[in-house]
Amino acid sequence: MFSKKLIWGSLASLGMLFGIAQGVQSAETSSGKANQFRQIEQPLAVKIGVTAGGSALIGLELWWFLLSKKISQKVPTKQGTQEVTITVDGGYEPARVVVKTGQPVRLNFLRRDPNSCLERVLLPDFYIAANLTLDQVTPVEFTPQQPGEYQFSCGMNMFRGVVAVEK
Ligand SMILES: [Cu+2]
Repeated sequence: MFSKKLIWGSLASLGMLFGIAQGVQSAETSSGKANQFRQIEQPLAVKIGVTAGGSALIGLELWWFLLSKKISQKVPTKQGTQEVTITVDGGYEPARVVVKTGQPVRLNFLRRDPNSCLERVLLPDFYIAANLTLDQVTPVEFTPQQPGEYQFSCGMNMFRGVVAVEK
């Protein structure tokens, strides 16, 4: 009983939808021959556009959630210090940290990579050169006074990261 009612109900609403769609279409086609050409092409173009736009959005979202978090990280302030852990493993992760001007920054370098290439980290703009012990956190502290992009790198400048200082 119930399911029969449901089926009839949905069929009726489907029919109504169809009717509305056809009504719209016939109203459009009656408005001239020049329009008829567009009517065939436009829906396809719109469909392609919507599909392409949708996939692009999905891709962007995926990229944002999966990758951008690793690439760039906005550093939160805790008790007046902007503190973030940077994992050193075949490079720096995150390789870009975003901080604010005039507030102390503490970068906690956690070295996971035994490669001697990464045993030192340099922040020339802040006159810092630190030795990183393997499997240990080495804090590096400074207070950026001016907005800008400040590079940090390994001792040989092969691996690089950026401290982006915002106003
Ligand atoms: Cu190196």
